[in-house]
Amino acid sequence: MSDLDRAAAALEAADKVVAITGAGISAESGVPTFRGSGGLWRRYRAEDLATPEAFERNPLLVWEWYWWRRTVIADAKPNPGHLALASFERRLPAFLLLTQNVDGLHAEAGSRQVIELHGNIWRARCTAECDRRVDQRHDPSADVTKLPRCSCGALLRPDVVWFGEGLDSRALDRATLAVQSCAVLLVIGTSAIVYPVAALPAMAKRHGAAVVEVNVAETPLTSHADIVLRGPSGVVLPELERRL
Ligand code: BV8
Repeated sequence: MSDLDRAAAALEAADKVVAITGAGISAESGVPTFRGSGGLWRRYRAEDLATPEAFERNPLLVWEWYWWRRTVIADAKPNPGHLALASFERRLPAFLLLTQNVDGLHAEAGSRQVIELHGNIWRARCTAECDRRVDQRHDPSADVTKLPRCSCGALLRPDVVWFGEGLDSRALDRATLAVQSCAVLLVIGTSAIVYPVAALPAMAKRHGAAVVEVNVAETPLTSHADIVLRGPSGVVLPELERRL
C-alpha cells in the first residue's frame, strides 16, 4: 500500500482530522516562504522586522515590509492545495484547519473552520487601549508614505503575532484541545520550528493521533511523523482527496 493510500485510509477511518499549515502551502500561489530558497527571510531578517521592538524603533520600515507583502499576496490565488483542504472540510466528519499563515488564502479557498494562529496581514489593530481592529484589505488610503493611525489617534500595527508575543490564548486553547482529540493530524508546508505551534504535532502524537507530514523537504518533524508525503502540497493534497 503506498504512503498516499495509507494516508487516505487513515483519513477515511478518522472521526476527527486536524490540519496545521505553514507558508509552504501558499508557495504554489506565489507567496514567498519565510525560510525556503528565495524566501522572505533571505532578503529581510525577520528578527529585524517581525518584532514589537522593530516596530517601536522604526514603525515605517515595518509597515513598508507588510505593505510590500500585501502587494504580493493581493495577486495570489488559492492553489489546489488550499482547495483540497476546503474540500476535506466538506467531506470529512470533523475537520479543523490551524494555520500559521497570515495571507487569508484558506478562507478565500472556501475553508470555514480555520483558526489563524498568527493573525491576518489584511487586518490592522490599534496600539493603544482602544484595541480597535481595522480591515485594510480594501483600504485605498494605505498611503505608503505615512503611518496609518486609529480613529483614536494612536498608531495602527499589523494584526499579526510577532516574535516574543503570545498567541491569542483562546485560539491556542482551541488548537491545543483539537490536536489532543484528533485521530489524524496533517502537518503541511511548515518548517516546524516556530513555537508554540511547532509543539502541537508531538502533543497530537502523545494523544494517539497519526501524524502525516506533507512537505517538499525534511523537517525536524519528519522522523516523528507516521506517514511522510514528500512533494508539493498543491499536488499531494489533491492526490489524497482523489483517494477519499
Ligand atoms: C512566543 C507572523 C512567548 C508575522 C510569525 C525556543 C523554544 C520555544 C520558543 C522559542 C525558542 N526560541 C525562540 C522562541 C520564540 C519564538 C520561536 O519559536 N522562534 C523560532 C524561530 C525558534 N516564538 C515566538 O516568539 C512566538 N511567541 O513564543 O511568545 C510568549 C508567550 C506568552 C506571552 C508572551 C510571550 C510567536 C511566533 C509567531 C511569530 N510570527 N509570523 C508575520 O507573518 O509577519 S512566524 C512565521 O513563521 C510565520 O507565521 C510562519 O508561518 C511561521 C512558521 O514558518 P513556516 O510557516 O513553517 O514557513 P517556513 O518558510 O519556515 O517553512 C516553509 C516550509 O514549507 C518549509 O518546510 C518548506 O520545505 C515547505 N514548502 C515549501 N514549498 C512547499 C512546501 N511544502 C509543501 N509544498 C510546497 N509547495
